[in-house]
Amino acid sequence: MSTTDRELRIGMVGYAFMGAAHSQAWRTVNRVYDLPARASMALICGRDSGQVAQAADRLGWDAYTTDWRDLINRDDIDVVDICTPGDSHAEIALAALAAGKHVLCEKPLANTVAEARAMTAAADTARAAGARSMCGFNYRRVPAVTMMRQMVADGRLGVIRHVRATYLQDWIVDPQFPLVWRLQKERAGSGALGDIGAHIIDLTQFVVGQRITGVSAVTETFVKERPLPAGSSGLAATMDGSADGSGPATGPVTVDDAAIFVARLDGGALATYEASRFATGRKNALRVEINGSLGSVVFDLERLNELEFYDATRPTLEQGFSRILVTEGEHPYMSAWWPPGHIIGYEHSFTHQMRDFIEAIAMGTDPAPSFADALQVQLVLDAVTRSAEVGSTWTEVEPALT
Ligand code: SOE
Repeated sequence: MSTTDRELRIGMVGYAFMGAAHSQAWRTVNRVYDLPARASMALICGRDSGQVAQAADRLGWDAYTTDWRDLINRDDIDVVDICTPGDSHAEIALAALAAGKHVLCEKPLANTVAEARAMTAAADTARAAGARSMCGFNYRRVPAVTMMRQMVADGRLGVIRHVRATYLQDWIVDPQFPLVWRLQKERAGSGALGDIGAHIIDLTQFVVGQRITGVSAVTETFVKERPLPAGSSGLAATMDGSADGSGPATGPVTVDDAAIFVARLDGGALATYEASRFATGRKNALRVEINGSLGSVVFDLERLNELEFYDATRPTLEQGFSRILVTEGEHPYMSAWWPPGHIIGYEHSFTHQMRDFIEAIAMGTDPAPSFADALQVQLVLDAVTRSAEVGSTWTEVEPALT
């Protein structure tokens, strides 16, 4: 346990899936890492007083409120953690930054480029007064992903030629799955593209240190009408099966179910990206392969303690993809956990995220990904959407039979 007496009082808005994941991390981070400040779980906010009271008890928060403005206006809150649907990220973050709070905002940063630009400008202004801000692209903080970045930076892969990223889920394959907020453009901004495509855009730019400069995209909405939700929203409708979609009415799905695009990166690499919620059997399957002139490296979220590494500099007779077990104390983030070979999980990436955020706040440094980094992701999302809408770069294959 840290011996510091500096306290960071956290106020979190939202208590669904990401609220639970962030709460786990706030509860854990100071018990695992010795940090220059100690996070206290002061206040959780949600619209429904009964549900947020239960969440406060279950997730370990000292108090609760149903008004996020109350949370932001309190002098005894230092950090605002935004775990709400994308349509409220900008409003809450702008108010929190104006109040001088440090802000952690879930991904994607916003629902539009305009919102993301405003948030980035406000973060820059708040930074001058000492407030730090970060966007919650948690997969950067899987130790194996940070190690990939180090391998690329150390030149182990040589010149990067290809980036190949997929993020595949299947939780809405059933056409009777209800029209939850993630399927409504005005709430979520986009569908698979912004929800899971944003992760592989950020992760690959982080790993290879290059930025996407252009795309050619297709998107599709396979199921265009869905039953209105009877109760649960978000992924809760899948987790507890309570959303029976029995409501009499249906509504239009206004977001993409899948987005696929090719891209060029500013360091010369060619890339392919696929984000889909209709990859039947794939539950949360994120896979990234980087090919370089001296080797390749592969990350698979379902095997998140490992990397596959192909070292083209090895003797020909010894060539092959080897498995690196990323559990040594010298590996990123791992010194605080268990002896080598004792693996960690999905939730640890959030604890690592809070560790880095607390350290940045306490040391007065800039956490990454910044809002400016997240704006870059938002600009790519926007380019993919525009490309898919105009289809101008799409060249039809001539039919075999004329
Ligand atoms: C739903 O697709 C979701 O919860 C995303 O919103 C998260 O960012 C991802 O990590 C897991 O799946």
